[in-house]
Amino acid sequence: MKIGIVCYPTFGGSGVVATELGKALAGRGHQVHFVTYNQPARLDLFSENLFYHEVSVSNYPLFDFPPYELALASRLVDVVRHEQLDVLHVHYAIPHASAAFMAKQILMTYGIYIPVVTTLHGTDITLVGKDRTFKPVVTFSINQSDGVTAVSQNLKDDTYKFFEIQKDILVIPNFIDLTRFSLKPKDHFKKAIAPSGEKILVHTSNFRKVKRTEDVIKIFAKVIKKIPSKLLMVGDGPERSMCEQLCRDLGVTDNVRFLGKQDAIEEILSVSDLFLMPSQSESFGLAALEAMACKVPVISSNAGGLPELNVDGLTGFLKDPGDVDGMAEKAIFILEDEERLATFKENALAHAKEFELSNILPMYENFYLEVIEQS
Ligand code: GMT
Repeated sequence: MKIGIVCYPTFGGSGVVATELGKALAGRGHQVHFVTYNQPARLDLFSENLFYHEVSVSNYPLFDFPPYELALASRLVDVVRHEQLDVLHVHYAIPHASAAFMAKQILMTYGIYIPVVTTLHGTDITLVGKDRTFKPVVTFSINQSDGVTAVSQNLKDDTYKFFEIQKDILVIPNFIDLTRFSLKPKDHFKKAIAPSGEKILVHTSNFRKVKRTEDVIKIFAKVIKKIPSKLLMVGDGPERSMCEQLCRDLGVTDNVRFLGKQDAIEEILSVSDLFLMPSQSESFGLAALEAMACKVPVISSNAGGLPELNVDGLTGFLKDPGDVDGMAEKAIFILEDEERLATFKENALAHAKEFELSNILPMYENFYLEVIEQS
């Protein structure tokens, strides 16, 4: 197939899923065309089947807000026509699904019907999408998609709850490439971070409010009172400086390292003992799956799709968002006993294997075929 992929080209979960999916599809012999405003962060390999078409927006002085959606729709028309794509797969509804709808309408004037698959990722529904500012457009563009997928059952349920959707939504969970995300021998790095054999806790995110990064610091401040440990904070975003200040206030600065944005996440996860994800809302929790694939158990909130990934008492524990005491107590429970920690690590990997790329990829391929056939 010739597949067009539209996504945010950043380290954000939806962009990562879209890019990894495109790379895997190219590996299976499909021709994949990314249409984005920047080279996707994870589009780091050369393949004869991978193409990148940049969307550039002219910044005329008249525009207070450069019309990205229009530039994207125009670029999509161009790419679909000249590359003769079979299907467009847009990740994150806003504004990709509506731009694809507009491109589809324009393409009809050329006698071309391009089926559109929209994948819902989370905040496009739970935070941004249900905002009054976007809701009519999000509802319309989901209903106008030829196929709709969601990354968890919970996100599917929320979509029906918050919007008037007539379309069927297929749940295709996020996936993990175990050839990349697996335990790597990084003992020298572990010694450098934790020279006295301290346990290593880790959090990776975009440091947005929804991630409750302050809870990560508060949980750690409780854990370190019982277990000699270090905390690695990976990523960057609006809440980072608040977290740095909180570390000072709680007197844990010497044991917390802010590593900023990192490419080789699997190496950091390989030296880690416990992953913290106390999010207020989380449709899937790809970062937690990456941790589990590297044998790192997870202490998370029970928000959104997290219970579909993190199995309470098996791969980690789940508590209500904001339950810092509960999460700290369970973190200590896992870390205080070497044998117990080893069991949780094994369980984390075993469960991550269920989300292996090779299990999930055919679901997308079959869905594309179904949508193309019906159009
Ligand atoms: O988590 C974020 O803030 C980024 C966001 C995105 O769209 O890039 O992530 C969402 O999509 C990911 C991939 O499907 C999911 O793993 C995340 O759980 C989801 N984030 C939220 O629901 C908050």
